[in-house]
Amino acid sequence: MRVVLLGPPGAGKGTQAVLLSEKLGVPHISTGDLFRANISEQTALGLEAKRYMDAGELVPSDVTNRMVRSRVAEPDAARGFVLDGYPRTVDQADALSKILDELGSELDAVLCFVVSEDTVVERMLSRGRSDDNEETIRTRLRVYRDETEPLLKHYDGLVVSVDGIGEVDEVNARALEALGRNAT
Ligand code: B4P
Repeated sequence: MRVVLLGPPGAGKGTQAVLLSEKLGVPHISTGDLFRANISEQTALGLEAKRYMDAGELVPSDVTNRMVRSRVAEPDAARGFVLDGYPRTVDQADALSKILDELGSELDAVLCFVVSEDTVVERMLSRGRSDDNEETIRTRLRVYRDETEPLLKHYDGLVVSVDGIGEVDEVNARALEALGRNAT
């Protein structure tokens, strides 16, 4: 199964992606995690990504698309994946459909976690990651509204909204139900 997770920063995409990937038996591919791994290994890609992440801006799409292209082509992703944090723009969605075309596959579902701005701000401030300060969070929310929300229309017909408020397990049960899977 090939699933994309959408939702504002701090909506719980990363949290749910870990659980869904275990339940579905497919890898969790997070662009945020891939960038953070590059930052801790101090690669050239990591150094470039850090500048944008610290400012709450999106890392340029050419860099991001190349990184996803090589990760999705790895053997463990042949049976599917939970894609978390990508695509974040309509351009990235177009790049993803080209990548999948080349691999002869397509998306099965797009889940969008619905959480209010107040709740995501509260969650991110208590998480305390280096890009979780108020100014950066405000920028990330603006970028989400301007660049990522249009994807809901782009994926019209494939998107299922999932209420992201509540305990992590409750949200996970809703996400599995949206994918037509039993939570137990
Ligand atoms: P990401 O790493 O994707 O992070 P995020 O959107 O901020 O968080 P997420 O929604 O995954 O929330 P989480 O589960 O952690 O992006 C970081 C940066 O990387 C971006 O700003 C950008 O610069 C760059 N980037 C990433 N992808 C890119 C792309 N495609 N193109 C360009 N740039 C890109 O949850 C948040 C908090 O809430 C956690 O503390 C969690 O414990 C808590 N939480 C989760 N579920 C909860 C629940 N049900 N109840 C209470 N708390 C909950």
